Amino acid sequence: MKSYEVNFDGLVGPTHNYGGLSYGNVASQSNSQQSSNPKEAALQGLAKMKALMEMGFQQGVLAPQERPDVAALRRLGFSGTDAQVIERAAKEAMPLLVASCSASSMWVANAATVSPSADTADGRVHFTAANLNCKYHRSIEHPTTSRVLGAMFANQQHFAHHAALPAVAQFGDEGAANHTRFCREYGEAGVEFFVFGRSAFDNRFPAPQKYPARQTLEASQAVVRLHGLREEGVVYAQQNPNVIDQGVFHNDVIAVGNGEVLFYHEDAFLETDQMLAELQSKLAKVGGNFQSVCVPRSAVTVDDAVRSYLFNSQLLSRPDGSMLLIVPQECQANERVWAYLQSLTSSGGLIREVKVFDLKQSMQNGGGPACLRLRVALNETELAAVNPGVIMTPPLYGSLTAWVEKHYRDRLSETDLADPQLLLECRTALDELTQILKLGAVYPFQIN
Ligand code: SUG
Repeated sequence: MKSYEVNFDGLVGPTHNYGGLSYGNVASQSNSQQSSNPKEAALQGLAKMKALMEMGFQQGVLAPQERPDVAALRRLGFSGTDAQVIERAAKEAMPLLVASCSASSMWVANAATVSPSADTADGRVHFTAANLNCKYHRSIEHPTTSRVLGAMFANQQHFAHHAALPAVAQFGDEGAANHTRFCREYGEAGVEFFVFGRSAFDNRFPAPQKYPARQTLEASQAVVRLHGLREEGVVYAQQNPNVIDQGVFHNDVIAVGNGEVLFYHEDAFLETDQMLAELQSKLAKVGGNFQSVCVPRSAVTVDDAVRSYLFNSQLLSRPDGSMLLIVPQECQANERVWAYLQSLTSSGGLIREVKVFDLKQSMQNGGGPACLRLRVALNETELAAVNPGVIMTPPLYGSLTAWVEKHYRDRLSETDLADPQLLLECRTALDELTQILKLGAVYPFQIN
């Protein structure tokens, strides 16, 4: 049976703004308070989806969330009508209003961890929504994420959904941003690679000194148990704490994998040789030939990687077995990174082509091409069981761009977040979106 890697991209929500909310994420901190352009952000994301669809890749779309999250503000003690809740939060606790307005759900690599059916004990595709416990503005995403994923992958014969892990730092889980799967074919058993930043209960693992390590070993282990993965099909590795302290807040900022290939920076991991050997031997047991491409620090520094987002690229398989890298235009702007990419694609290796995309609006908050997509490996039967409303087609692209043009603002600054009209605009837009994507009622304003 045929199998595919389907990329579900997060549609940027109408409140996209620069709140400076993510300590440890250099772009988020340095662009704090700048005014944003939500319309441009959404159109940039849609252009990437369209381009991948036109290149022949399976492409889907994941809906944004209701923001401002008035229910979250109510839980923090703000009361009255919805407009009063927003007004009071703006007056008394602006940082809480900003957090409740974040469009951060666009970075759907953090929405969930997904294990394909070929790897799981019950032969279903398993999803665990990420608790995103490290940042308040992201910790409020998972209930709606679970509803949206449930509406996209509703068929219980093929899809199993797990609620987010307990909402405490010990189980900090950032979803697929720290998870990579290696395999020969997407439909065959593979090796799932879990990268953690620290251990909550075992102090033998070093932790970063400056910035938080968001993913814990214990969270990854819980996901492995929930998904029913075989020990032989799992490899754990620790992210180098020094790179976390340089702004590598997720593994997908310093490494990306696809098929049998891991593309990574020399400084990405601890115990790299042992980790590579384990990946090699476990993939060999399922018939695969593991290959790694290490980018030396002499060619690209960690700082270059953080600024250009070289590794936050999408590594995609082409029909002839070679690979294509989708990178943000910041890679082209960095001389060393661009020179490295030229030499990589002309070296006769597996990665033969680089395509550049303008994702500046998302990049300024630390979200590159890979952050914007959630990969779901599906066989033909499973793909047919996905809600067809969320699969990208030329007509859907047309409807979504028209929808963005109609509802989105082209400028948003902090003071605009206090405008109660913004909430109404968002709800009107999202209500229409659930009809376009045939999701049913998934938002708090639709179900309460
Ligand atoms: O969690 N930025 C996101 C970026 C997530 C990128 N995802 C992956 N690497 N997979 C984060 O730090 C910034 C929001 C703001 O500051 O307004 C933010 O949430």
